[in-house]
Amino acid sequence: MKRFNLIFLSALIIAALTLAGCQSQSAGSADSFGNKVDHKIIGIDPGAGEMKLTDQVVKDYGLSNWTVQSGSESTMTAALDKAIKKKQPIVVTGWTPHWMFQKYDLKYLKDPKGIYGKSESIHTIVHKGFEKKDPNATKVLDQFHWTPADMSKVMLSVQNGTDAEKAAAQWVKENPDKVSAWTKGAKKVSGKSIKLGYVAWASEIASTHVIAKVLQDLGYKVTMEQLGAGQMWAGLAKGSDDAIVAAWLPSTHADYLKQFKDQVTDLGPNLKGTKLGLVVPSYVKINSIEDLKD
Ligand code: PBE
Repeated sequence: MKRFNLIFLSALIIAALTLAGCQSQSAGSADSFGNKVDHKIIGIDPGAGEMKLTDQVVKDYGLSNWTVQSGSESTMTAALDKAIKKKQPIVVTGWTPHWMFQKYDLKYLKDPKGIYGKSESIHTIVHKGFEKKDPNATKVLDQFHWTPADMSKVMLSVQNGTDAEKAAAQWVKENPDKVSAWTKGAKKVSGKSIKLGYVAWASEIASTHVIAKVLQDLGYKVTMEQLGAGQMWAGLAKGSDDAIVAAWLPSTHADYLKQFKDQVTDLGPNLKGTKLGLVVPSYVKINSIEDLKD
């Protein structure tokens, strides 16, 4: 009887060990990066081009046990802040220009398959026909271009608690040369209306408020409409908004441009040198998206 118990017990132990072995093989070793972050990529709003690209990353890098958690830019930065305060691992969808690279020590994970594309630009786009309806405003929108460093100043100031309108007005006041290049050849108007659509991403809050201030100083009555990315593009195509300065091209918003290309006019880049990708705190050991595989 005793002997039987012993054999039974051994068999049980062997079975348990085998099971544990199998499990750790399919879900990665207990201390893998994936297990530490629950196989979750902290994403942003579902309409963002970067979310689509991240779904593609999950497919193409074979990260089938990972989920991309949607939320918003602010839920993403809140999660990042919390993890960094506790020095915990985390992986988020990030982009440049963004104040988070000034506030935290971060790195992009390498993307050897190039899913996030090369460095791109942010374009100014108007509703088709707006060029004819208001060539004066179109001239200013077309001449509007600045650098990631310019944009970062406004973003940081907003991040530090200054209201977006004030931060934009301050930048405009401090950069008369740039502003006069944008308004060169444009006339003052009296109370003409213009509607700008934008998404509440820090970069777009900055650019939209700056160009709005410049148009206001010319006498325009500017309305800014905060929307989701899909709504912003659809609204521009419909003409419920006249212009956006928030189109990330050629990759991030490629599908939106393709869908609405006949109803909009692309005035070209207002900022060059953006970047997208998966971002982790610098203290995290992994360096490539490939390292997310267990
Ligand atoms: N972003 C910021 C946007 C464009 C601007 C990268 C979150 C997107 O993914 O659509």
